[in-house]
Amino acid sequence: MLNSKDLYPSRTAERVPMIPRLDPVIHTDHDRRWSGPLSEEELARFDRDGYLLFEGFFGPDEVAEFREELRRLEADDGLRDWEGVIREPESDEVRSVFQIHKPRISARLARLARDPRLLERARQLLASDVYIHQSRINYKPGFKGKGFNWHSDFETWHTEDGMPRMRAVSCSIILTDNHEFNGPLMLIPGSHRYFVPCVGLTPEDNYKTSLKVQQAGVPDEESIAALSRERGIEAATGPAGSLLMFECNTLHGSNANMSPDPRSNVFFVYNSVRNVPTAPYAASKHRPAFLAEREDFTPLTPAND
Ligand code: 6CS
Ligand code: FE
Repeated sequence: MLNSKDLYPSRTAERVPMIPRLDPVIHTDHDRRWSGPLSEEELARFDRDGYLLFEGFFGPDEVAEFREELRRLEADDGLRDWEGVIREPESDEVRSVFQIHKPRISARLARLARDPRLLERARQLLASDVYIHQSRINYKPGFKGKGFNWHSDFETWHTEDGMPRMRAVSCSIILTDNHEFNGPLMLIPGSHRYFVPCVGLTPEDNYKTSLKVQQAGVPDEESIAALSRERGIEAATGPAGSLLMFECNTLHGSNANMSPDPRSNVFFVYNSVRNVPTAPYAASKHRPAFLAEREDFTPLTPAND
C-alpha cells in the first residue's frame, strides 16, 4: 500500500530543518467548527499553547475507582507476559500497560474512554467522530520510574503507525498528584505549531526498545532549544483528578521520578475517523495492534452510565 505524499518527512539520514505545521490545531468540518464544552477562551489557549490543564476535573470517588483499576491491572498475572505490558528499563517495575480502553482489558477504563466529558471535548477539537488510536497507563513508580525523552507523539504515530495528518488529541488523566519531584509531564508551549523532523532511520521492531527508552524520533537539541527559547517549558503539575489535554504534535517529555510518590496517569489518544492510519511513512511495517488501532475505526459513542 503506497502512501500519498508525505507532508511530514522524518527519520531521515540527514538533518532536515523544522517546518510550520500544515494542519489546523482546532479542526473544522466543511469550514465549520463543532460545538462542545470548551469555551472560546479555552479553544484560543489550546490553539496558542497546544495543551489545556484542568485541575480537579474528576472527583475523589472517581479517582479512587480508577486507581483501584490501575492497581488491579498492575498485579494481573494474566497480563504479566503480554507484550502490551512494558517494564522499566532498569527494574522489573511496570512502566506502562497499553490498550486499557479495550473492555477485555478493563471494562471501567473502556467506559472512561467514552466518558462524554472527554469525548465531547475531543470531538469539538477534531471536528469529527473519533476512535481510540492508542491508550495506556504510565505508572512511573516512585524512585524506579524513568523519564521519557523529548518527542512529538505525532512524529512516531506518523512515521511508525501511518497516521497521515495532525488530527488527534491525547487526554491524560492524572491519578496521583503530579508535583515537581515525581517526574511530571513537561511541555513546550507553542511547539505544536512546528514539525521537527528527526534524524535517524527507524530500526526494525523499534517499539521493543522505544517504549522503554526512545532514541529514534527524538528531535535534535538545537531545535528543542530554539522552540523552548520562544515560550519556555511548562510542567503539567496538578492534583490527582486533573485532566491534561495535549495536541498530538506538542513536544513533551519527563524526568525520572526521584521521589517516593508514583506519578500514574491514564492516556487516551482520540484520533479523527478522517485520519485513519495508512502505511507507515518511515518504517518497514506497522507496529502491533496494542500500540495503534488498525481495524476498528467505529466512532465512539458516549457512555452515559
Ligand atoms: O510510541 C508511542 O506511541 C508512545 N511513546 C511515547 C513516548 N509517547 C506516546 C506513546 O505512548
Ligand atoms: Fe508521548
